[in-house]
Order: sequence, then structure tokens, then C-alpha cells
Amino acid sequence: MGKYKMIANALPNIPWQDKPEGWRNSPLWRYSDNPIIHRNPVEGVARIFNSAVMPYQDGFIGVFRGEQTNGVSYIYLGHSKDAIHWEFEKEKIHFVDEDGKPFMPVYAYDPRLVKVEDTYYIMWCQDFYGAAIGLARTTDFKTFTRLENPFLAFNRNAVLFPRKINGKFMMLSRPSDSGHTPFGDIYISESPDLVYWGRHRHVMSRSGNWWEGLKIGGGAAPIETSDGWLIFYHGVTNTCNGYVYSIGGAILDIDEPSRVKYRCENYLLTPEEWYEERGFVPNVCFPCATLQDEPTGRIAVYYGAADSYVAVAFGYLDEIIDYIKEHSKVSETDTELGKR
Ligand code: BMA
Repeated sequence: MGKYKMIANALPNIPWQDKPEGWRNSPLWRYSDNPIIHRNPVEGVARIFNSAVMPYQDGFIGVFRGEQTNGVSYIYLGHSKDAIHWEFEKEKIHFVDEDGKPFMPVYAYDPRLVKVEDTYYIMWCQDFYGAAIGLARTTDFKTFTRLENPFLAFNRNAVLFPRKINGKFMMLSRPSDSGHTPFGDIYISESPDLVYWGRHRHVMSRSGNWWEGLKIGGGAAPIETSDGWLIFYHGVTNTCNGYVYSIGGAILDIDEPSRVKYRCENYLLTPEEWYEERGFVPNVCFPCATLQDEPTGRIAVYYGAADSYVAVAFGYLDEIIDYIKEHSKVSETDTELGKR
């Protein structure tokens, strides 16, 4: 029995590797066989990265950002027995609209995958006369019903919470522009039905910490714990050689998640390995999903690396929460309700 509890299922087949001897400076350590997805994984797809996975039936399923050889990103479905070796469907996901008519976004990237009650939801970035949030639901991973644009352009990095809070769907998002967005803070919005969204509140802004001083954005779906919602997000700094994307951690209030309880002033992972530092876009660790096993407190974080690969890092819930608390630095704009 750990110090903290996560409200999650047992996942005895979670991919796992013990912490390497002498590992320091983070409660997350990398899988030694990273990256788990290499270049040219599917015919017509040059790179798969920034992708989300989850347990499904007797194995795992995932939605993957596949950048085609023509440079346009779409979402591809992948299956795996062990969440490390993945097989991808050759055809990109074909959505239908709510009337059952085919719907193909102009482009689709950075998908997240979240199960709320009995339905799986995919959130991604798509064109709505500018970069905006795409949203679809499926119950069988065969029919994907795209819901109408939940938010106005310009917005990205949408992540649903895995359960309703006070009877409402909750979604993190990051208002942006349509380009490489040189700003950005995390907000939350609620909805009774995934159609009408409101009560928009500010969650947290980029901070004075160098690694997240330019912009931040939601990453993996929040994990419910006895201490609040644990989130892994991305934080970006600007250097003389371009942006650097690191993984940060914070804990949000369980009933009022626009309030940040703890926020780690240190990154949890920053580009250090060749597959993070070198690639189509160098220096990117971009978290999009986690797997977790309640009884052991094990967490596997899935992240895109250098816009070229998918990689995995591991950690224990107790160590992650302790580390975030030990290094927590919250500002007033973090802890307040955020409605101004
Ligand atoms: C962001 C997004 C991500 C990407 C990152 C680094 O704006 O487009 O998909 O990983 O830039 O290129």
C-alpha cells in the first residue's frame, strides 16, 4: 500500500523497467529501448510521434500522430499486446459526423485519448479556419463520430478529464495562434453534454522557471489521486537555437481543478537523449498519455520525442507526488479559482 492512492484500475501488464542504478534528478526514468516507434513506421507515414495509448480488451490501443510523406498529419490507430511493440492500421482514421456522413479534417495532430464512462474520446488539433480542437467519440474503435468544434479557434492541447466533476465534462485547453505560438497558458472549461462549453477558468500560466517560461500546454489525461489530479504537461523555453519542450508535473484540486495545489519548479524530463535532442524538430519531449497500475503505483508516461519518435518513461506515483510537493512553487494565479 503506497503513501498516495490513485483512483485507477489494476494494469498488471503495464510496461515496466526498474529505475536504473544511480538515477537522479527526476522521479521519471526512460525506457532503455527508447524510442519504441521509429521512423517510416507505416507506408506513406514518415514519422509517428505525440501519440496517446490506453488499455483495451486484452492489450492496448492507441491514436497516433502520423506525419505523412506529403507533410500532412493525420491520426492512425495502433494495436499492441505489450504497449511497446505497435502495429498500425495502414488507413488513417476515417471520421463520420453526427449524421453519419464522412468527415475528414484538413489535418489532425497531437491526439489524446480519454475514456469517460463507457465512451472513448479523441481530442486533437485540426483546422477550423485556424488551429483548433477536434473532438470525436467511439465505443468500438471502428466508428469514430466527430463532434462539432467544441471551442473557437485558436486553441490546442485539449485534454478531457477521465470523469465528470460535479456532473460536468471538464477539458483543459491552451488558447494559441495558428503557428508556433510564442505564448500560452492552460485553461479549463466545462460542459454538460460536450456541445455547450462554459465556465472557462484559468488553471496555470507559463512561469518564471526557465524551462516553461514561454508557454505551457496540457499533456496526458489527468490521473485521479488521493491528493488531487496529477497532470503531466509540456513546458517550453525559447533559446537562441529555438524552442525546447520539457515535461512538467502539477497537482490540481480534485473538485475545483482550476486551482493548482502543487506545481513542480523543476522539469520532470527534458531533452537529453539522442532521440529527444535530434530529429525533425530537435529538443522536444511532448507528453500525450500515461498508463497506470493502481496496486503498484506504477506509471508509464508516453511522449513524442523530437517530432520523430514515441518514447516511454516510468515512475512511481509516490515518488512523483513527493517530488512535485518537495519542489512545489505555486503563484497566486495558480492557486486562485481563475475566473476573474
Ligand atoms: C507544437 C506542436 C507539437 C510539436 C511541437 C514541437 O507547436 O505542433 O505538435 O511537437 O510544436 O515542434
